Amino acid sequence: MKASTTESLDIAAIRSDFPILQREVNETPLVYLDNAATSQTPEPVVETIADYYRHTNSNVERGIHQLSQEASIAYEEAHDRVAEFIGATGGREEVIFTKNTTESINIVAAAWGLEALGPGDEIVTTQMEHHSSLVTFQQLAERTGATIKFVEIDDEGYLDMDHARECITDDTKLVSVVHASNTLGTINPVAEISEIAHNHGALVLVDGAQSAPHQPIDVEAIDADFFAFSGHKMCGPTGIGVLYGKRELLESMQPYLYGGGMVRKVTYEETTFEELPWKFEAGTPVIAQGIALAKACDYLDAIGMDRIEAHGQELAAYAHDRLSSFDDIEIYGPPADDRAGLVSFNVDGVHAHDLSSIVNDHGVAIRAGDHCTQPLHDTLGIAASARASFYLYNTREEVDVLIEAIDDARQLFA
Ligand code: 7TS
Repeated sequence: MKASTTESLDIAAIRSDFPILQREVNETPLVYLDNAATSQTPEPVVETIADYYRHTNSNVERGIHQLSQEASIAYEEAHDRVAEFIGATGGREEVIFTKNTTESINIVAAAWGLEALGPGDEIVTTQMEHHSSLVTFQQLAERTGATIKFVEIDDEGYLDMDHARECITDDTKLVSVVHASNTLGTINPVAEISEIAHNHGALVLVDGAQSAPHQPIDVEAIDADFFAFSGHKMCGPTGIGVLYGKRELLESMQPYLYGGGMVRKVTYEETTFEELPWKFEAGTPVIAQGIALAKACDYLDAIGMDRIEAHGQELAAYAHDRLSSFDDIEIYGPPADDRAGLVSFNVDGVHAHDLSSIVNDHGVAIRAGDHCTQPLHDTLGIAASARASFYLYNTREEVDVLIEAIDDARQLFA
C-alpha cells in the first residue's frame, strides 16, 4: 500500500468550497461518486466565471477597447497557466483550448492523421480506450486505408507490454494510449510506451482525461507528442478541453477549423494563418471557460496534485477492499493498491442500472453502463458495470454509505 496522506488533506475545508455537496438527494445527503464522468466545481472557479461575466466579458483578440484587452490578456495567460500545470515548458504555443478531450483527439485525427496516414500505415492503440479515441482512430483508419491494432490487456487489467512491443513496428505512425483507464482504473506506463513508439518513429497521443485531474502531469517527462484532457473532470467548467502538442508538430499541421481569429492576412485568393495556438482556435473561443480552467489549475495545485492522487488511490483501495469482502461482487482491473481513484464492479444477479438506481435512493451517485468502453466490456465478457469514482472531496464515510446501499440492493435481489 502506498503511504496514507489522507490526514494531510483538510477534507472539511475542501468540502466547504463545493456547495453542491451540501445537497440532499432523496432526502439523504448527496454522496457524489461519479467524478470520472464530471467533477464538481469549487467556489473559486464558479466565482471566476461569474466575475468574468460581471466585469470583463468581451470578445478576445479583436478589439482595442479596455474590456477586450483585459479579456485577451486573461485568456492568453490561461494558456500559460495550463501549460505550467502539465509541464509544457513551451508555454501557450503548445496548448490549444478545445471543447473537451474528444474534440482534442479529433483535431489530431483530422489535422494530423488525414494528412499523414495512408495504406500500409498502422495506428496502435489498446483494448481499454474510451470511445473518444477508439472510434476516432477507427474512422481515421477507415478513411486513410491505415490499419488499427489493439494492444491486449491481461487478466488483471494491465496492458500486455510484450504484446505492445510486438504491435509497435516501423509501420506504426501513431500510438494512442489512455493514461488512466476510466473503467479499469489501470494507470498505464505511458513513458515506456512513448519510448517504444519513438524508437520506431511513431508519434504518441496520450488520453489524459482521467489522469490530468488526479495526478501530477509532466508531458515532457512522458515525452507525449499530444496530450488531451477535459476541464470538467478537474474542477473546471464544461465546454473546455485541452490539446497539448509539441510545438514543431503543431506548426507543421494544417488548421482544423477555418474562420475568424485564426488568420493573419486574408485576400480573396489566399490566407495566411495566425501563430500557435490561435491557428487552432477559429471563431470566438472558449474565453470564460479557459480563464476558469486556469483557476481550477490554481485550486488543484494549491491543494497539491500529489496529495490529491494519494487521496483518490486510498479511497479506491478502501472501496476495493470493502467490495472484495462480498463473494458475489466482481471487481475489474488491477489490485487495490495499484489503481487510479475509481472502482468498476458488478453484483451477481443485479444489473448495473438497477444497482445505480437503488443506490440513488440512498443519495449515492455512481455511473452504470459501459462507460464509453464497449469493446473493453466485450473483452471482459460483460454488457455493463457499475463504477464509483472518487475525488479530493470524497471521504471513507461516503464509501461506507455506498457499501451499505449496495448491500441493500443485494438483499433486494437475493
Ligand atoms: N477519455 C477518457 C479516458 C475518458 O474517461 C473520457 C470521459 C473521455 C476521454 C472523453 O471526455 P469528454 O470530456 O470529451 O467527454 N469519460 C467519461 C466517463 O468515464 N463517464 O462519462 C464520461
